[in-house]
Amino acid sequence: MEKDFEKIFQDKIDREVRIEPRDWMPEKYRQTLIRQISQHAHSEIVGMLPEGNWITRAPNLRRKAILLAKVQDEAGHGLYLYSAAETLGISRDEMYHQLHTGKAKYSSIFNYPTLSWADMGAIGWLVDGAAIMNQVPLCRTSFGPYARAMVRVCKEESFHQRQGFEILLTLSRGNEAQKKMAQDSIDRWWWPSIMMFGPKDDESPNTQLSMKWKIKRFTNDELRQKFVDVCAEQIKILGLTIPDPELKWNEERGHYDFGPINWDEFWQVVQGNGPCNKERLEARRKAWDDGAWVREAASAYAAKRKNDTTEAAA
Ligand code: FAQ
Repeated sequence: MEKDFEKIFQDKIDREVRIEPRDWMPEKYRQTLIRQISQHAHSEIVGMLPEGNWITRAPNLRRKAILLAKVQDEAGHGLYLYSAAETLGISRDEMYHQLHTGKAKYSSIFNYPTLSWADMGAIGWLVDGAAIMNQVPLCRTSFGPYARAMVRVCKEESFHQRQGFEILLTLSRGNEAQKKMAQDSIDRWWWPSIMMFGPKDDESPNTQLSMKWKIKRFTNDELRQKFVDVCAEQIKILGLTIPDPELKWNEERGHYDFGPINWDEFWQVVQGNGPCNKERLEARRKAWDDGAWVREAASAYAAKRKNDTTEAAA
């Protein structure tokens, strides 16, 4: 029986029919999606912290308004994604609990500090750029609510990427100190950004099944290569350099070659030992604790309303 269901399920996937929350799905498909979507949601929410750090220090009102809107967009993305994950039968409280206890991951990139204004440019160009490269294919992911949430997210990420590039372009056309600040920022964010795509394919335990089920449309290495190819061209417009002496166009492959990734650093950050892991989790736990009175008040109000309605009906 289970085998028949699995066959029908895989057949739908192969025919590009979306899977919806009430459709039968293998338990492992459900669990993989809960893991990926909730970790994606957590990344959006934790991802507000490094940029939030610069809202009060943006160099002018226009930059401040743009950054504020961008950070608010990330909150919105987190909320759509938590809603998409809830359709798979997990509660939002449970997802928060998993984040706060360190059971659920969030993107490694948000454990690096934002040291200068140019970092707002590098995050937009590189981090949002990497996010779009990964997320545009997710608009065609096999699970309906996730795919639909990604459409709007990608439109907004595309604006984020451009605003980041524009910050760097302005700095790159500025004085020596500004150019230096932009270069320093790219030097710090380049390698962590290419680590965002996850471990290389032969060390990625989830890729094989996620590709079979069309949760992922491209592997980690395929997306990383596309990203490197795009950035290697865009950097020329900035007149700055990517901190990789091995970055070189390979005519035969039709791609840029690039140097070795420090996987030890990646796993250290993923396991909680990056420069800001502790600080990020503490900020999220504090936000949860500080919001306790709001949750209590909302529950008390809901209970009172329910009581009032029952009494009125009696
Ligand atoms: N950081 O087998 P795989 C954004 C974990 S949103 C931490 O390859 P998978 C917007 C992985 O979870 C950025 N952990 O896993 C923004 C797994 O551990 P688990 C987030 C990582 O799922 C911009 C283990 O390693 N985007 O930036 C990372 O098939 C600016 C083995 O890995 C998404 O979440 C990592 N980088 O592929 C916000 C997109 N990479 O769970 C603010 C959706 C891997 O088994 C400002 N997610 N791990 O314990 C995906 O596409 C996939 O989940 C991957 C990983 C590609 C991230």
